[in-house]
Amino acid sequence: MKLQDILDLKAQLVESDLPKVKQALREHVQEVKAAFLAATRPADLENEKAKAIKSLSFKEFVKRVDGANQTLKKELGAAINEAARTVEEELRLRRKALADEAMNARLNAEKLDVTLPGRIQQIGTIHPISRTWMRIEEIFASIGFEVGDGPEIETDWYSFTALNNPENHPARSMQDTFYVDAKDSEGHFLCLRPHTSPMQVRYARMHLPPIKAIVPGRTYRVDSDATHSPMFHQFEGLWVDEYISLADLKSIYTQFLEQFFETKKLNVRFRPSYFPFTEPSAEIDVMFEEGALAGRWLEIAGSGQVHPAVIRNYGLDPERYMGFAFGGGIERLAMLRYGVSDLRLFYENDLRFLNQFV
Ligand code: 2NL
Repeated sequence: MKLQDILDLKAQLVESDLPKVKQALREHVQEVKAAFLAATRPADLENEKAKAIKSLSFKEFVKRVDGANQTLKKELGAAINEAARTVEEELRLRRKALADEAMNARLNAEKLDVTLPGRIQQIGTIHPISRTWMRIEEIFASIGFEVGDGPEIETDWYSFTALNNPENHPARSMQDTFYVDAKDSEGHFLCLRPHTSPMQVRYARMHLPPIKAIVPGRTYRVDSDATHSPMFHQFEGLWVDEYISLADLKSIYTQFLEQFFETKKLNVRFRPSYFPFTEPSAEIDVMFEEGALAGRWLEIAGSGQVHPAVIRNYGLDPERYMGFAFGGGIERLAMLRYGVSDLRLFYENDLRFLNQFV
């Protein structure tokens, strides 16, 4: 009689049934063992194990015994335990056999040729954008600028309002700026910072003048073509004190460009422009006197005297303090320095490109 047939009997088990139950248990264990051997994948084996455990449930047997018959319960318990131990041992053996088989299959598949030359360890290089970023920090540090930092997910207050952008300025629109579907604790909209300026506002609100800092970092805008990437890098600089002039701005930026491009053979031009956060504002152009780029004015950064409304948002009195600021793209400088014509090359991770910057 099968184990399940015994369990399915309506009548209660009595002592004289014990030999029949033990015989059924032995046969059942043999069937479980056969099922273990038939399982050829670990997952199948574990399935069979789960079935086996269920089939040897003491509870199912006890349901068929008169509650008062302690002796029979004990005997049944012992028989089931022994069957379970045998099943466990068979499981252990089958698991090991399957693991050994898998290992042997792998060893056979990976025939080792000890005469093959070794693989050369690929050592990474610093990405050209990171190099440019580091270079910018070093040069500005050498002329007395601190480096500021800030979050990439910003509020619209730090991104636009603090920078004197009117409430309806197009830069705020979802066509230009990536918004996050959440607000901060004060109810300000959150967005990916569209420029590095928020870091300058944060820096200025946390430091007393004289303030001299640059803020390099990743920035995000809804834009994608040969000259625009949705993620790009900028750096801005800010100098706030009681009296500074555009002559300071011009001399600092010229020194920076001379050091960055490792040549004094360049001209710097300030061309009047407009930004909401500076007044007056100027575009900074550079023209090299030699090399492949010589003879053409190249637009390289924006700049200007910080607008009094922005000085007020630093928490400073615009009657007492003034400042100048400049901002430009790190990709733009890297492209000019290394002669890269397509911005997208920086983000494709093609080793044929990246290995040229070792
Ligand atoms: C551009 C223009 C500029 C600034 C950035 C700035 C930041 C603060 C206050 C005032 Cl907190 N100005 N930054 C000023 C002028 C131009 O960048 O075309 N960048 C790529």
